[in-house]
Amino acid sequence: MEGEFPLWLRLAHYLNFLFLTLLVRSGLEILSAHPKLYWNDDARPGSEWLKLSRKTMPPGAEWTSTDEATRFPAWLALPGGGHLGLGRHWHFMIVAGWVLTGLIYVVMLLVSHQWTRLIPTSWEVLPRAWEAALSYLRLGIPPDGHPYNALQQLTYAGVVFLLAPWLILTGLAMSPALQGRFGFTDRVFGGHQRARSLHFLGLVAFVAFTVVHVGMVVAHGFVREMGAIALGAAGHADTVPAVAAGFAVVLAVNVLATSGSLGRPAETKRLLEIGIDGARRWLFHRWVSRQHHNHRSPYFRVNGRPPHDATWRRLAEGHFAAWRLEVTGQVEHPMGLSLAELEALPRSVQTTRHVCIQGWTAYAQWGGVALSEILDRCRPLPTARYVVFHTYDDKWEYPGSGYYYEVIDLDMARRPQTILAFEMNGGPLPVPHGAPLRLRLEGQLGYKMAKWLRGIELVEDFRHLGRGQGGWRDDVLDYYPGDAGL
Ligand SMILES: Nc1nc2c(c(=O)[nH]1)N[C@H]1C(S)=C(S)[C@@H](COP(=O)(O)O)O[C@H]1N2
Ligand SMILES: [Mo]
Repeated sequence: MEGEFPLWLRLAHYLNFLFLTLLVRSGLEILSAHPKLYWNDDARPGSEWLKLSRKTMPPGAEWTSTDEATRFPAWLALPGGGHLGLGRHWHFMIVAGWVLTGLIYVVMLLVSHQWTRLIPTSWEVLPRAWEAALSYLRLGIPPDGHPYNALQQLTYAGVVFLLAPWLILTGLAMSPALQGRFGFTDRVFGGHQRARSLHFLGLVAFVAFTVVHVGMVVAHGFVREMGAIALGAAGHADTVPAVAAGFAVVLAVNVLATSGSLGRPAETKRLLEIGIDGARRWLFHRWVSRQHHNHRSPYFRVNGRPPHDATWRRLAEGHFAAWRLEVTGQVEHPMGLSLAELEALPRSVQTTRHVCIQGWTAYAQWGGVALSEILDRCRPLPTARYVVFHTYDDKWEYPGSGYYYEVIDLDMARRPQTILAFEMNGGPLPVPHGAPLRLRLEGQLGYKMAKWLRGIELVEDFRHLGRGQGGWRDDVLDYYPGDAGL
């Protein structure tokens, strides 16, 4: 191969490989939370085009979406074993590094003469790529180009300028915050599940490319080509030890990432949040949902089983006539609102797409009262910053984990599609979906939308609640590994 690869290019190439191993593995961990891919946003059970688990859900029997989750082994997924939360933390931290490396690489490519290696400047490239393909098919090696042959050039340009942006766009399209505000996921990709399927196919393409790419390097002459891309000189004498050391580092980083995550989940989570939590908030928190779909899913999954709490059961037996929504904390007027009183308030109705962090989606129409209506009546004190949602959900399947709760800030609380819903698809809210009252927080992931509400409390800080993470599912990540965090 002619021409030297400058140091920045060799570093970017190496980091890209390291990051891709971590992205693929953490991506698989995320997929394991709902190992099914669809082309439709009803995500109707049975309509998946790919299913990566052998589990079948008993027909008619009571099962929840958490039962559908699977676990991938730790050598394959990061960290492995069904840790969706940690998988996501890894994915988002590494994607930041990957995108940054990619941006630096593309800028350097354009300001140096190096871009001419990748970007074809004449249509001649097409017939020549065809010739190269034919000679590979005859198990031959086409003559070197400058430095790549036309097929290599087209493939590399495709990976850098099509496949990488493809993964970034389909990844962004899965953000419920962006979906709630902009319609591009539906307009460009045709929905959340299509974006999710296409994101996965992007991963498959990247893995396939890497396998073929490495195979080709071996076929073209391992020492010659690896010397060029690793050490900047084709056939460099230190190629084999240098490449071995490079692979050893990638392996070590992967092993450390997995063992660190599994051994010290709480510390790992906090480490991976540095910088990323703020960036995520800045990128996604600001968008106000304004969804108006006109579709209801024939089947809407359930996540979280109805409470065993004795008070809630008694209230349910009495058809919630004695139930009250307690409004407490830093407010001028604490209140206790019955269902009839809530129904007498101005009604909000919205038909939206629910996005569970596990990966499934479903549409429904929700009716209830905007949280802002309640806030206008209870009048938060100036010190109040957050709204806590207390529930009757004792989480009996996870003993000692405390009651389910969630926290949102006042800005989110006042958004028009933040409602307390007592109706689903025109009827009373069914028990599995949170009767008598649940939160609907459109534009956010499903786990924030607390079901079986007991009361709301206005607070200045939430660190004294539960384990201080601002929600039951965030709390349990620290000490209940696996599916509780789903
Ligand atoms: N009290 C309570 N609320 C909850 C949950 C739960 O387990 N308990 N699960 C959350 C999750 S993860 C999701 S995806 C949605 C699911 O709502 P659905 O059961 O109506 O589909 O409820 C959220 N609210
Ligand atoms: Mo969820």
